[in-house]
Amino acid sequence: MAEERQMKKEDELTLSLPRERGWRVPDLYLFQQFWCPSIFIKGVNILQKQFEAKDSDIIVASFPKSGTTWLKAIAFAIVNRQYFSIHNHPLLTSNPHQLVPFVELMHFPDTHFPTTEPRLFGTHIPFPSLSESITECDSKIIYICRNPFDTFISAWDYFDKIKDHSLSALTMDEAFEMYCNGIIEFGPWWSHMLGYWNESIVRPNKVLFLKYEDLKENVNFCVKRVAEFLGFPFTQEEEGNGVVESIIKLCSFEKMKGLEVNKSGMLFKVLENKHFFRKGEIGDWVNYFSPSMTEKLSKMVEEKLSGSGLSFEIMHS
Ligand code: PAP
Repeated sequence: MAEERQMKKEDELTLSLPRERGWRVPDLYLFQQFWCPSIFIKGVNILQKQFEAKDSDIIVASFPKSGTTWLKAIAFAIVNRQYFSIHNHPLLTSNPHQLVPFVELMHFPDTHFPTTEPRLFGTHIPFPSLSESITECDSKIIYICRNPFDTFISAWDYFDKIKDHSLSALTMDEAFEMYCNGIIEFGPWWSHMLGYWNESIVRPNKVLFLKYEDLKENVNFCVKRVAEFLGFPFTQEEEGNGVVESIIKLCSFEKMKGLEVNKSGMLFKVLENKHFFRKGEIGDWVNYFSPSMTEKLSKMVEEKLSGSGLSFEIMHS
């Protein structure tokens, strides 16, 4: 009864929030200064009230479509490398989102809560809304960020593929307008990246800030950096034996996209795993952006990130 009353109160609170049309769901609500579907409001509330973080926890954080799936796979492969051979690896039969579940989805019946330590979780929640239990303990956060141009195209394509059947498709112009106004799940994108960026400067031992582009360009260096940061550095012997390379290969776009689980498997019985793997490239946005879109987003990136020290090398069309 008390639980029902609490749920009713939360529903009423949600309905009182500013609301906009979503990309894949009818409504996005402005909750704790970020836009999100009601299902995640529930998840964030549960997280903030109930989640008990452990010092050994590892959180893979990101804005959607920034390389989450890839970094989850890499982190899982790094910390579990002593338990699995590369030929009999969970990543060959499970999608990274199954192995590294989102903390905001713990209330979903099909979420598998990690039972062994270190526990690995993912999250798209902005830094200020993470539970204090996570931010105040010694758990580690690895954040992956991607240039806002490719992120937009990836999101537009993905949300269109998974949207509610009842929802009309967003044109690219409509989606772009919303994106520039910060209206996208877990947006605005600039405050999302700056939240983690600033924290990575203040607490470099707590938050490691990575860029998708750096991973693409020097994955070997980045994998070793992540392993060190998480407290699982590669030994010289491992490096000599090609352990780093085998993890890189296992987690590569080509390998993961080609696995049966990622071609025909489903997440939560509704999301097709194949949609997490599209092109996996840097700069695909040039095939979609008009000159005016390029100009507008370039200016926005400059303005929004100005003075932060965070920047992106953007290849212009
Ligand atoms: P999510 O937020 O829904 O979890 P996320 O994994 O962050 O998505 O981003 C998906 C992007 O990462 C896709 O980019 P694209 O649309 O530009 O192609 C996807 O292809 C790319 N991606 C997925 N796995 C890998 C990988 N192993 N290596 C490189 N890129 C990858």
